[in-house]
Amino acid sequence: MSRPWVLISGASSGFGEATAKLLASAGWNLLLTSRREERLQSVAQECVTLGASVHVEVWDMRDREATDCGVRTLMQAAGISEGEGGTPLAALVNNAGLAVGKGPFDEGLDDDWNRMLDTNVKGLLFLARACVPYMHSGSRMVNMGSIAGKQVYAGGNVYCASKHAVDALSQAMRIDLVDRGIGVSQICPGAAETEFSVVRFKGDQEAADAVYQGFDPLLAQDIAEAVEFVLSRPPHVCVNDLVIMPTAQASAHHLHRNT
Ligand code: NDP
Ligand code: 8X3
Repeated sequence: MSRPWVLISGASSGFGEATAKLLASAGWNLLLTSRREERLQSVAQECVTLGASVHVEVWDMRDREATDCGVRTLMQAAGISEGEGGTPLAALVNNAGLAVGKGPFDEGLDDDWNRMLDTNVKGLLFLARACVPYMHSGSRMVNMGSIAGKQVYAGGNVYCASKHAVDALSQAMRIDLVDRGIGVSQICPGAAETEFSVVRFKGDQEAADAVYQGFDPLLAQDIAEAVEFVLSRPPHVCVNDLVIMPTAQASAHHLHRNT
């Protein structure tokens, strides 16, 4: 049987990179995207050595036309066409996203807000809409939510709002796609050590490191394994919503650090 195709956004680092590598080992072919080409190519090369066919396209998820064009190019490269019959896009992992800044909303910056809302909400929507025509009954979509989409914490305002939107959209997409047999899952991680906090604190490595001090955070591999679990359920099973936290983190507000 030929390998199924999965499209992963945000595959240049963190959860997306780990997911690409794990799915390559698990028998998937990959369509990978993000903005940093060199990083993406290096992930792609490693996935090829793991046995996958891989196509890569670089674009900014905030740009609707670039997203439509990038998806079309990837589908052509993989031999996936619209409509039933032929090879489907078996899965979309809608993972790309970011937090920018952390502080009271009335000190927030327009640019930070735009980056979060345009990437995490509209970018996720643009990519999902562009991919659905290539998905068949039995295809699956996995949206990367967050504990920030379930609870709100101090300084998280707009990032939390964007992930609450992902929570709502995941439920809405599940309803909209149910009669087409496309399952929609959301994975909601707690604190995971990736490049997430370096991006949030705009390159301040010390501030980023402090987030994960005194406890064992989740690793990208933990979330990749969750994605693989969701994608490998039998056809009649859809994991709707998966909240995954470090053992030391009981909620967005309760983190036990060893002092
Ligand atoms: P990383 O910063 O390591 O990865 C983020 C990925 O998103 C990168 O590959 C980045 O690629 C891509 N990306 C960001 N902005 C854009 C854009 N405008 N266009 C295209 N790609 C973009 O962080 P994580 O792996 O941790 O984050 C992945 C997802 O998980 C995000 O949605 C995040 O909100 C969510 N999450 C993270 C948690 C954590 O604690 N780490 C916990 C819960 C959820 P590039 O820069 O090359 O474009
Ligand atoms: C990332 C996890 O707790 O920093 O979504 O919001 S948190």
